[in-house]
Formats: sequence, C-alpha cells, structure tokens
Amino acid sequence: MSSALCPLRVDLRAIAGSFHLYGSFVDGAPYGSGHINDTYAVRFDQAGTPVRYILQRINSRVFRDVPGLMENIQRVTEHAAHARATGRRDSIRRVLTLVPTRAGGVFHRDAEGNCWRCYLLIEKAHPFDLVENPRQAFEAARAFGEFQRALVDLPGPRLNETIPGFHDTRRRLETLKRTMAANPRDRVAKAWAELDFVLSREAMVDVLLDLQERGEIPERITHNDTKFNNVLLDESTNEAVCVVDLDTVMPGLALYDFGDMVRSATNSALEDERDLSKVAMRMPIYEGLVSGYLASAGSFLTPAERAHLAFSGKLITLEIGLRFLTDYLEGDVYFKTRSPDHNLDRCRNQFALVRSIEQHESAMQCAAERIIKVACES
Ligand code: ADP
Ligand code: GN1
Ligand code: MG
Repeated sequence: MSSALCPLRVDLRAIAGSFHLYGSFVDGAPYGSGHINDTYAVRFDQAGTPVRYILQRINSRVFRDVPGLMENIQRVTEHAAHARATGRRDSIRRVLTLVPTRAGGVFHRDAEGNCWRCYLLIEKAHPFDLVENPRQAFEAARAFGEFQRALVDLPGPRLNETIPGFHDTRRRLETLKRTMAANPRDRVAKAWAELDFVLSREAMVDVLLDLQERGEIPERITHNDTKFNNVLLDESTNEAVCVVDLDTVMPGLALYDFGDMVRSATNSALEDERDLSKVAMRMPIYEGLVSGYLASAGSFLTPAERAHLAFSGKLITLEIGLRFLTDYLEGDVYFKTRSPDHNLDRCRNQFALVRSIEQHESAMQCAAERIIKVACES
C-alpha cells in the first residue's frame, strides 16, 4: 500500500476518514490544474473494486464564507441532479455529487482549520486546458448553457455571493488603480505597458454593468468560472458530461459565463504561454461556442444578451488579464504561481488575446448574428 502522504504532506487517509466512504483507503495524489483549491484524487478498494473520489481543500483565503459557499453547492447540485434525473442512463456522471461527512455535514474542518469537501470522481471524462476543435467548444458551451437553464427555477432565497463583486469589472479596475498607486512590491515599473493597456480601455468596463442597471439584462444564477477545464468531456463520445468547479455559482450575468468561455476556449495558446505570437482568437472555435451556447441557452436569452455575446468575450478577457496584473502588483497572493513573473506572463497573454479579439470584433459580431438568425429560423 502506498503512502497516504502526498508531496504537500497532507494526510489524505485521515481526511478521507472523515467522509462517509466505504472500503479501505488505497492511495491519493494531486489532481487537475486549477488555480485556487488543492484538489486530490483518492482511491478506495471496495470489496475488490477500485473506486475514486475527489477530496478538495477549499481555499478559505479566497472564499471567506465556506458554510455559505457549501450551502450554495448543496442546493445547486441537488436541484440540478433532480432536473437531470429524466431517465438518462448515466445521470450520476452529469452533475457533481457531494459525499457527506461522517458527522452528516457537507464539509469537514481539520485540526488546522482547513475546510475539506468530497465529491464522487467522474470517471472516463477529462478536462482539457486547450480546445482542440470546434466540436469541443460546442459541447462545453452547450453544457454551461444547460447548467444555467437547470438553475432558472431554483427555489428558495437568492444564492450567497461567495466572492462579492466577482465580475464587477469597474470594481476590479478600481482595485488595480489603488494597487498601482500603493505599489506594495515595487513592481509597477515593470508592468507599465500592461497598465497603460488597461487604462486606455477603461470605457469598456461599465458596458454590461450599465445595461444591468438600466434593467436591459437580467441577473441570473450563473457559474462565473466557465473556463474550458471546468467541464469534463466524455472519453468515448467527446460529449461534455459534467460542469465542475461550483465555488462561484451565484447571482451573475449570463454574459459573464459566455465571455469566460470565449476567453478560455478561443485562445490558440495556453494561458501560461509566454510566446505571444502564438496567442490568437480562433474564429471556428468562437463559432462553435456561439452555436453550442444557443443550443441550450437560446430559449431564455434576451435580445440584449444575444447582442453582446461577442463583446462579453473581449470584456472578460480584459477583466481576467487585469486580475492577473493586480495579483502581480500585490505580490502573488491570490492565484497559484510557479515563477516570479507568472502572473505578469498570464496578464500579457490575456491582453494579447484582447488585441486579437479587437482585430476580429466585427467578424465575431456578424458570426453571432448569423448563427442567432439560423437558430431562430429553425
Ligand atoms: P479550482 O477551483 O482549483 O480550479 P476545481 O474544482 O476546478 O478547482 O478542480 C480542479 C480540477 O479537478 C478540475 O479542473 C477538474 O479537472 C478536476 N475535478 C474537480 N472535481 C472533479 C470531479 N468530481 N470529478 C472529476 N474531476 C474533477
Ligand atoms: C481561476 O479556479 P480556476 O482555476 O478554475 C479563477 C477564475 C479565473 C481563472 C483564470 C475563484 O479559475 O476566476 O478566470 O482562474 N477562479 C477564482 O485561469 O478566482
Ligand atoms: Mg477550476
């Protein structure tokens, strides 16, 4: 039997022991490539059959109200599971399933105060960091749209805001300006070109907020972190089977979700790529996203939401770029980083993608209008 201690010296066997799991612990290892939580896959032997689970240490520096966050996830997964239980053979793989703790709760607090949760690990489906073809883009967007649609009739009170103002791009920009003025790590000089890039695009940050304020686009329950690797694709059918990473499911705008799909899926390079000549918005991938999203969300999107699909991609790419930049100036306190300039490199990558989107903006707008027209006629 291999050691229960992973490289971070976490006793996964002991943590797993706090959850209602059957069989005996075999081993565990870090899993996935998320920037926020610490994710592990643990294997159990259940009477000769290996079964895997996800154990996640929730990043409580990022998520200040873990009970409120877990309450959201419990409500959302139970509701979505109910909506999915329409006789589909593998419905258990289509929505995340929380495993309760032995004490009957939805998360476990260890002796050091870390909060842990456990999910069934969705087998035979995988996340990808880079989209390989338009079909994958279609599938991911269809799945995120279906996720939004499943939550349209979530009963009960408004979900908790797990990170207030998460996609409030105006607020994000004001934070950047304050950090720039304070210059806590003396990094401003190195990032001058990037700061100039954002500040010259300031007008963009209010567009969706103003539309919302005027009542032209509605608040919905949205995922808010629709990065391509937060959806799992079935290894034999390539179908998007399950949306993961539910920490930021909360009130938001549908366009935040579509915008982040454009940001993370159309890029021809990985988010960490430093050779900016490789970064470009890929039109066929964008068209796959629009088609897939309309296939599931087309029934409820308003005309104003449809009209801003292309714009949302530019806005969210700028927003995530400026968040990487802010974290760089603050000294890398939020995103996991592997090198001193990692956040600055990611910021440059995102801004190169903004530039590419700007070059293709009218073509993106025309493509969305064309696809919407075809979808409405059929
Ligand atoms: P982070 O917030 O750090 O991004 P995620 O919740 O996205 O954490 O988890 C990290 C990765 O782990 C995901 O991108 C996905 O690949 C994988 N993952 C998470 N939950 C599951 C699950 N239940 N089954 C299979 N893979 C999962
Ligand atoms: C984070 O958790 P992960 O790695 O799926 C971040 C997103 C960013 C993304 C950039 C809670 O997503 O907002 O867009 O990194 N999640 C949070 O890669 O901040
Ligand atoms: Mg993730």
